[in-house]
Amino acid sequence: MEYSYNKCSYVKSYIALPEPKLNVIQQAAELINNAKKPMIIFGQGVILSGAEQELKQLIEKADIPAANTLLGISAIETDHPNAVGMVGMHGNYAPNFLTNSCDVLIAIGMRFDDRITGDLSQYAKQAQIIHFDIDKSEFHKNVKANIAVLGDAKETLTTTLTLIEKNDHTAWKQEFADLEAVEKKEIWDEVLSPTEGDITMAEVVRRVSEITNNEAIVVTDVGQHQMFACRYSKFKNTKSFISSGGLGTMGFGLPAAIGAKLGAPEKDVVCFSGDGGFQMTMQELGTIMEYGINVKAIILNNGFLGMVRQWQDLFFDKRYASTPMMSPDFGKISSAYDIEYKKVTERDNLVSSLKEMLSHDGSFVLEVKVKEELNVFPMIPGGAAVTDVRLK
Ligand SMILES: Cc1ncc(C[n+]2csc(CCOP(=O)(O)OP(=O)(O)O)c2C)c(N)n1
Ligand SMILES: [Mg+2]
Repeated sequence: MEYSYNKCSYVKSYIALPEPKLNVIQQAAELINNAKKPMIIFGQGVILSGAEQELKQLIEKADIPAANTLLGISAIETDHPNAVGMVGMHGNYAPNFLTNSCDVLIAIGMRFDDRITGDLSQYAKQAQIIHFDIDKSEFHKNVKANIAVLGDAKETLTTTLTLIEKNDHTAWKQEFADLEAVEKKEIWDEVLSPTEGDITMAEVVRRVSEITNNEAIVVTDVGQHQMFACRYSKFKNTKSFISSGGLGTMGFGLPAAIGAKLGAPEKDVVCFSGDGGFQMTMQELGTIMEYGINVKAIILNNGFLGMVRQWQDLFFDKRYASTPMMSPDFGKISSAYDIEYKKVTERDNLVSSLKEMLSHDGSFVLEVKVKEELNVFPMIPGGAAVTDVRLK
């Protein structure tokens, strides 16, 4: 197999092409074959190595419930029967909670960052842990692995697959379905299908998925809208979700969307930004103007630095210091760059405006006035255990 990064002239901090060890893969496969309650968490490593099909075959053959990290989104389709959603601070109830019930946790191309694990001393203590990664320094860094499978995920998963037996975990998967039903009842209905009141971020995100047939590339900035976009976008194809994980850099969205459109000109590229983050790099509308790049930029305007306001609400008695914010007239800003603009304030106009934006031949800024004080749930409070996930 040839790897383009072999040709890099700079020196990598890790060995880019570690040789997988067959005996370690055999141990991993044996553990997976004997597991009663196995669970997979896959991250961006799967996408970077092009191992999506191998991951899917593993999930299907061994019938394992599989959760994604933020950057693992879209590696397998959202509607896959074994897909159980996202883990992490604002991930889904079932995979977060059941991380502490599985007997074998199989982490693939992910690094157990603190947004995923919460309190490490209470994270998956009951489970045997298998960690697939290409970077040796990720092993045992945050979570001690029982079996560390070093190598490129496509290569290691291909070998693992030859050793995996067909299995059936219907009863275990039902535990996920039961908790998913709780989450849907407690959270989804209110944010996804409200019939009155202000438009919510979640419904904008979901309408975009519906109109684009789950085939758009979704790019996000950082904040509440980012979490709503992760939670409620649906995907059919890999490499369809781009977001700033790790550093979580506001202002990332618009320039990243430009890059996405240049990389995949045949796709619809829809960028969700907050009113705060959009202002950090809105000068990139100049790049869009100059090169005529067809990016659809949606500003979900809640009049706040919403994610910070959420923490002030939940943990600081609603002391909204420095989070309520005014925005410039985004219509004037857009017209200064000769970019089409529209503002939506009423639910009745939402779908038609999204369709108008998506069918427009060229870039478009759509500002949607959304509910101001709406929090993203579930939430694992910082430093809490995955089982302390809050539904409200
Ligand atoms: C450059 C930068 N500054 C500050 C933060 C901390 N931060 C994270 S989310 C957020 C608020 C984002 O507000 P907005 O863009 O309006 O999005 P919303 O949360 O309202 O959807 C802030 C200040 C950050 N992630 N990046
Ligand atoms: Mg905001």
